[in-house]
Amino acid sequence: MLMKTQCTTNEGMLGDFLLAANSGRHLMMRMPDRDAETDEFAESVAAGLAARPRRLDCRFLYDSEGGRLFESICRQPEYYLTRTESAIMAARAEEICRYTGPVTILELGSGSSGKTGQLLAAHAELHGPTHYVPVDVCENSLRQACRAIPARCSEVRVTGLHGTYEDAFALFGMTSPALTLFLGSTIGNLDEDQADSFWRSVAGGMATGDFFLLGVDLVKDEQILNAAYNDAAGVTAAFTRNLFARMNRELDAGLELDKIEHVARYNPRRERIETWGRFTAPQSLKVGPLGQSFSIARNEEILVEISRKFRLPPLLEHLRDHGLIARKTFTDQQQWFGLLLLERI
Ligand code: AVI
Repeated sequence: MLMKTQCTTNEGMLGDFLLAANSGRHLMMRMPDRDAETDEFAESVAAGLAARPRRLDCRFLYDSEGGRLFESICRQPEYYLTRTESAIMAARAEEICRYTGPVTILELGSGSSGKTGQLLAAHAELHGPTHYVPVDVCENSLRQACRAIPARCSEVRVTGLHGTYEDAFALFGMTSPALTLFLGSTIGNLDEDQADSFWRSVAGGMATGDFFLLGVDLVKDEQILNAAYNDAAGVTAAFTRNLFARMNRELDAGLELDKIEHVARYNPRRERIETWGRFTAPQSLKVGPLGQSFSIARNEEILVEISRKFRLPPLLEHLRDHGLIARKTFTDQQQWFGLLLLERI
């Protein structure tokens, strides 16, 4: 069944959504406005290309092809993040759910919700019927999650929200008591200023006593980091190149994709992987909807994504400054990845 609905929260209107309901599963989809989405993409690309160094917003990596490629990255042997975090989650899910008590479980940037199954099962086992609200900009991944999770665990009711983090912040007030998940070290894709405003919105939306589970990739040997973002099968390279392919598809950019290389390298001073698209030949990049065009020189690099790596003591201090106290800090044996259970005080 498909019906148009408006989603209202304590903080006001979330907007028009399509509510697709099917045997206890719901998918709240932003009313698709393809023209507005293309305009937003075009504006963002033009602004990023005018900046120095030139950069693109990594949010646009996740169209349906990008979502599919990212799922494949997570299965690459060099990309240790997903399996390490999943193992920590599997070992600690019950302990986490005992600590939080019964809560609505929200997930920001849920993708296909692969790592969340253990936690949902533990919550349902301990506390009974469980409400899970995954939020993602990638519609395909969200649909997959809405189908797969109740099929695996009948005690879990799913309401998927097709939208951005900002859409999800508006839900915080109406879901308390809640546990919000932000896994996979996605926080590392935000620079310091963006992360600061993210934490302000999160802490501002959470009620006292609400919980937040944060997955963070930790600083480690450079070789391991560089390998994780340069997998031998070339899936990460395809993921980077897909952003330029998306520009051809949606902005009529006119790029020769085989003249754009994926370059990912660790910047030890800033403790982050920087992923660039390097132009091996000069090219003109058009932003069709705006009637603009940019000349990119040979060997010029455009920043596509940053993936920050963290040290626990300064991170915990930063979170405390935002009113989020770590109640439990879990890592793996090699201390490659951290899973932090935070409480809003
Ligand atoms: C989603 N995010 C945390 C991934 C990361 O590790 O920064 C995205 C990614 N980019 C290349 N590989 C994975």
